[in-house]
Amino acid sequence: MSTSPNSAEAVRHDWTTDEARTLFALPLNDLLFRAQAAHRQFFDPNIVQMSNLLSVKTGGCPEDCGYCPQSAKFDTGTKAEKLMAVNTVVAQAEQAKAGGATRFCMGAAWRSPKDRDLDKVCEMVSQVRDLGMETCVTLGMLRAEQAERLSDAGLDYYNHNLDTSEEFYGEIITTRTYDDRLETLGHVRNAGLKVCAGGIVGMGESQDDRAAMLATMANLPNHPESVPINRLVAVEGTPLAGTPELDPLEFVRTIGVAKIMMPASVIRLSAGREDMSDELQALCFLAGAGSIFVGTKLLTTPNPGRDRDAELFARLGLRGNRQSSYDLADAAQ
Ligand code: SAM
Ligand code: DTB
Ligand code: SF4
Repeated sequence: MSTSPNSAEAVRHDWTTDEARTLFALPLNDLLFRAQAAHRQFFDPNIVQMSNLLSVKTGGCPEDCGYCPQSAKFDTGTKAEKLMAVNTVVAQAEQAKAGGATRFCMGAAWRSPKDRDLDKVCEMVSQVRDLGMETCVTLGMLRAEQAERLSDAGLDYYNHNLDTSEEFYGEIITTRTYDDRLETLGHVRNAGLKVCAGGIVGMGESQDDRAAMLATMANLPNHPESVPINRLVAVEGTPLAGTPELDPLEFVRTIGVAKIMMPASVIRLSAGREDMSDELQALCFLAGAGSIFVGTKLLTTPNPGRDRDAELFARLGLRGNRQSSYDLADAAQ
């Protein structure tokens, strides 16, 4: 493998975990240089895509994901709610659009959706799409025909994370397997949906686990179009509360390695921004992050508001991409 920053990065699907480890071990300057060059092969480095999250069904989840405040198995103070009404969701999407978001991501705390609930989510998708926004949903495991139904409703992206390496996975989640996750991602891809699949960093996993997770992602038949890299938000009451904080530069490295291995994908600097300095976020953008979540809330935890992000963008000379792919398609007609 070349470690030279001068050669263009290819879109490859034959990464070994060892190669990913070698990237993690590069001097930080070399890693950042290479990741930024890879980013520039495919993207404008000063434009950041903005997605807005909404939890359309909060809490009471039967799964036991050790990081998650929405699991019914942990006492985190998150109240279980019913699936939101379609008009409430659409009103929030309108606000998100006014705030500069081009994609609206709807999350539900389910193991997998019931068909009756999916009817309502399909209605949310088509109405949000009618606003000219891209749509993304994350609803847990899907069967093939459920992915087809979402695709027929006009959904753009489905988010389903690998979260960590196959080896470390069992330490964090016992109620579904790594293969279940890969199977859902296969159904999503086969249905013609764009894939949003990433992970969480800082759960006590090793650097080898981070390398193995990225190798699994980069060796999928197609790279996910969108790769969220979340920094663990350690929530009181979850088993991962109290996990020692990971070196912030290791988080930056994870973004950089993801960018080098999947250069044409949009790497999203996802959960965890609330507690990050402007300087740390600047390094994440330098490492090739091309997207963030905007709005004061992620699903249940806080996220920097519009003013703080506006200030950050001004300091760094960044711009939001104010047009979704739908606006661009309209403009081309
Ligand atoms: N229930 C669905 C599922 O798990 O597939 C969808 C919602 S779930 C909250 C979506 C993703 O959010 C998880 O896969 C995880 O990567 C991320 N996430 C959840 N809690 C988090 C936390 N405390 N810190 C960082 N990321 C988190
Ligand atoms: C993803 O990878 N991160 C987002 C989105 N996909 C659904 C969720 C982050 C959740 C952080 C914890 C919370 O707010 O509940
Ligand atoms: Fe449930 Fe998703 Fe949270 Fe896991 S991450 S407990 S599946 S809401």
